[in-house]
Amino acid sequence: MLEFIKLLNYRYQAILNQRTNDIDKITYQQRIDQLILTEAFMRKGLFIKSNTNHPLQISVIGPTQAGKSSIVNVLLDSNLANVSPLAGHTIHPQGYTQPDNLTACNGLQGYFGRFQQMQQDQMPRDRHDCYSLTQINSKSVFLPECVLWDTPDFDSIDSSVYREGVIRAIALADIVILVVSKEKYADQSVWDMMSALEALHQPTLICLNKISEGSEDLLLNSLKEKWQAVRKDNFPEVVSLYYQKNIGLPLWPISNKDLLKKLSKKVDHKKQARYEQELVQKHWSEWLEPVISEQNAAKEWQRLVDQSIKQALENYQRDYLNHPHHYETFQHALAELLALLEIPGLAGFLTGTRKVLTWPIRKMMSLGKKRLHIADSSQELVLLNQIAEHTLIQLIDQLMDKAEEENQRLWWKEVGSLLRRQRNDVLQAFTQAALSYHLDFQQDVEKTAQHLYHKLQEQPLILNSLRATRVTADATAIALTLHMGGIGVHDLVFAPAMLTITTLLTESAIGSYMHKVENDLKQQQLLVVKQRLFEEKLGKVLALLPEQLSSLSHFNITDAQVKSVEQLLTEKRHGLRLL
Ligand SMILES: Nc1nc2c(ncn2[C@@H]2O[C@H](COP(=O)(O)OP(=O)(O)OP(=O)(O)O)[C@@H](O)[C@H]2O)c(=O)[nH]1
Ligand SMILES: [Mg+2]
Repeated sequence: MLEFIKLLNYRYQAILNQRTNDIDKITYQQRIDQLILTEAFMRKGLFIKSNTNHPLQISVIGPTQAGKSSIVNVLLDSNLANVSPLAGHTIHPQGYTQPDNLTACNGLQGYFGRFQQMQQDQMPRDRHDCYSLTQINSKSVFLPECVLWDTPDFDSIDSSVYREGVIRAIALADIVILVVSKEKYADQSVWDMMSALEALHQPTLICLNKISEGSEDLLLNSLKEKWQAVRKDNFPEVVSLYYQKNIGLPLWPISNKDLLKKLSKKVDHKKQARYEQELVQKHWSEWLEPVISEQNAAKEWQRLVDQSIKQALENYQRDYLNHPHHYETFQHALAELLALLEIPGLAGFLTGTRKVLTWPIRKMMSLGKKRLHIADSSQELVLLNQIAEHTLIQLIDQLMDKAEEENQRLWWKEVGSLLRRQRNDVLQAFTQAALSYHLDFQQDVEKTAQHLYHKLQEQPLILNSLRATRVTADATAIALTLHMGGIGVHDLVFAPAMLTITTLLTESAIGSYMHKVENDLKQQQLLVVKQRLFEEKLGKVLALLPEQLSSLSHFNITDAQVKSVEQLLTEKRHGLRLL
């Protein structure tokens, strides 16, 4: 699951950089924040699991200038956190801990991942991928034993550049201290953040800072309303802090001295896995919305491809296999038959031909070299190539239409340009495959001729009449010329001699056998053309086209990937570990 969240996050970030539409940008940025938060929260789960002595983590969070760093100093009774009247002063997560916790904090580097741990005063302001952990020696009267984190703001103009650090410091927290001032408590950014954190179930404390005498009750009521508008859990304790001009710090009321210690009792790491699951479930369908929409486009594309392959096959049947004039394969089998017959009356002719040839016909046939010329002039090949070309043209048109529609325009547009760019390659590969199919299929043609030959041997009558007919010589000559490349099969089909032979055989006692053999040959041919050419060289290649789309502009996450992760969400309920 963690890996999947990371993948989604990368893809969202890459796509966001390519988007120009402002609405998309805002939505995508929100989802990226949610994904960063979820990834960090899961990393926290690993941190807790790997550390039996997990030190409590308290994060002080809030909008800029609310007084977060000041309150960190108050709680630590120090001046370690830098305070400034300039907005966006703290820009790195800065942790403070007692020496006892330092070993247990080793796992923090694993939690922060690519963020580098540095000395607080050495973190450069132009780097936003670092954090500090500073050792403090005194024990605070207000804090349980813990690591206290001062965090950057999440609302200033510049905060987008260090937002990941903020989110990581917030997800790490076992307890959250939200600092708001009377100027800032009503800001949308504050309540968006509190809403986003609900699924993390962190015990929370609100510090109402920079207040003046008499305004407290009013602010408290309003705070409560704001809380209840975005969260279902109980409104937390609020500590109101008044400013001490003489020391320049807010004052933590002594009556609230033990508040954080009490709150620490509510921390329950056993539920971490369940909370992780809840967090993922909360956003799952929203995160996957563009992924699924892209998958649907891919499914639609598959449908279009299937449909056009089906159409192509129908065209092949109509215009070749079942076409009375174009279909020539069986005629070719008959020509083979004549060669096999080696009718005695033709002996002289055949011998003469053999003399002319540099090798005997039989040997030449066994080498299979004679076939090449047949393919060149094949009506079938011309047609197959035309069908393939027509299929691609139609698909390109359909892709253009889809790119005009509402959904996934960019996806359709890019698949369209991929196809246009690769069209010639696809066609060339198809032509090659068609040629080699055609040559290979001559074996089936020969087999058919063999079957007929054996059948004829059982029928001396027909054999005799075949031998008796004068056209045989003519036809055999044609068959031989055909082998040598002197005539195309197409011409052969219409050669009068061939027609006579065909008629003679069809009208003879083996007529129905001829039909059966012809039919079997056609069926076999249809199957081979379907699988070897239309499916293998067109359907598959076209269906895989979207896989070439760039992961910089597309999610490219498959249905199977989503399903396998989704299983984790539904199967392992009740806080079982997700990872
Ligand atoms: N009047 C008044 N000023 C305060 C109070 N608390 C802090 N300040 C001042 O407000 C300014 C901001 O305080 P910080 O503690 O730096 O605020 P922050 O939330 O850490 O701000 P960033 O790090 O910039 O996000 C400083 O000038 C503080 O001296 C307060 O209770 N009352
Ligand atoms: Mg600060």
